[in-house]
Amino acid sequence: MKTLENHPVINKPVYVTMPSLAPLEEYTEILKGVWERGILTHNGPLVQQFEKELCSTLNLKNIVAVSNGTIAIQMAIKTLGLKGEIITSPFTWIATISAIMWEGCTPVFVDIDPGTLNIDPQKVEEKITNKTCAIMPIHVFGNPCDINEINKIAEQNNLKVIYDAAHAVGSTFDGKSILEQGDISATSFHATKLLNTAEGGAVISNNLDLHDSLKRIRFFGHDNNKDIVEEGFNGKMTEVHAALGLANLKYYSEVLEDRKNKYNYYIDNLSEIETIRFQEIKHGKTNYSYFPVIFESEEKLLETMSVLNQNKIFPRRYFYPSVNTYNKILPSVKLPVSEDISKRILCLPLYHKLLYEEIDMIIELVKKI
Ligand code: T4K
Repeated sequence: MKTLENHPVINKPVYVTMPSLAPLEEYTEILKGVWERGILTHNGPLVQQFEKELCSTLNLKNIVAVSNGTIAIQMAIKTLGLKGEIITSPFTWIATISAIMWEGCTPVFVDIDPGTLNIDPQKVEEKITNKTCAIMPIHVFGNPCDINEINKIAEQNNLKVIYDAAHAVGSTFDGKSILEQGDISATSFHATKLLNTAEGGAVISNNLDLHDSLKRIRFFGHDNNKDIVEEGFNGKMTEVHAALGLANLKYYSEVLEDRKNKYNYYIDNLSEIETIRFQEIKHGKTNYSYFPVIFESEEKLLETMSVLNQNKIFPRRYFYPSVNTYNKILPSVKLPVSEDISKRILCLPLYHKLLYEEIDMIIELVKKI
């Protein structure tokens, strides 16, 4: 078995991802202004500049930067005044469900499409009750959901739509940023995301009233006259985080292009393996934020992971287990497709600094097994 020792290229652990970071000196240059102004937070000049530059880079009308992607989902639920059941997918990160429950709503799971790994619109309507107030699909791994079908169901049943777009900065639908979709979309700038502010997120709505409400809710419900006009809390992004976002945003297109090339390189070199398959991208353009591989069995996945780990390569089982199986916090329901996929899916390392030699090693080991 070929191991790290006799592989000249790999001399450090390779994780599933690493933050894409601008040169430190470019970040500290921006921080100098923060120190000069002494403004560290409260919707400061850098947060406003970051929002402006995000809108021009992603071609968005509005965006509200916040402290993280989970808070972003909570703010979307709060702003829409949702009470009751929210239909969502069990194939996600626990944050989607935590946010729903923290806002006093009840997550109702609908199984996924085994190809796209996103919520299966055909299965949504059977789960709609008189308590259902909204649908919260997730663009899993940046792969656009079946937006047309979801919008149709929402309109026919008078439901709100909040997209959990934590993975989807850079993904597009109909040639436009997918963050424009739904009544509100929530995204994340966590360290593990394509564009990061270390911790951070944003909420996006083309509805100006919702946009203004999101800005007020972010800051304790203050209006411009400092009067408290609605229930808010503290969802603010700081100047220090916005500074990192501004520094990293300069490399956004380069990072997106590089990830696309590495994603396709994996596909080109792993496609000959008949026992693995990839996520189907059907309803728009993905942003290559993760590289998931689906094995024929959990046994094959575990064997592959063990050999990769022996070579200090650490892929991640996103999303394992299927969230509906967290029965310490959720009632037990069976979602066979999501539970099956979650046992057989592995996200291989994919990030800007990943070397092609490291990808070759990963491919070689996966092929060997
Ligand atoms: N909705 C969805 C669908 C999401 O996936 C997420 C977050 C959210 C909502 C909520 O967004 P946030 O509130 O987080 O903004 C990570 C992230 O913590 C989480 O943000 C993310 N999803 C989830 C999919 O992954 P872990 O536990 O896997 O992270 P960790 O620490 O194991 O990191 C993974 C790899 O990244 C490590 O092997 C090394 C590397 N890493 C990580 C960090 C934190 C670095 O190189 N540097 C770092 O600073 O959760």
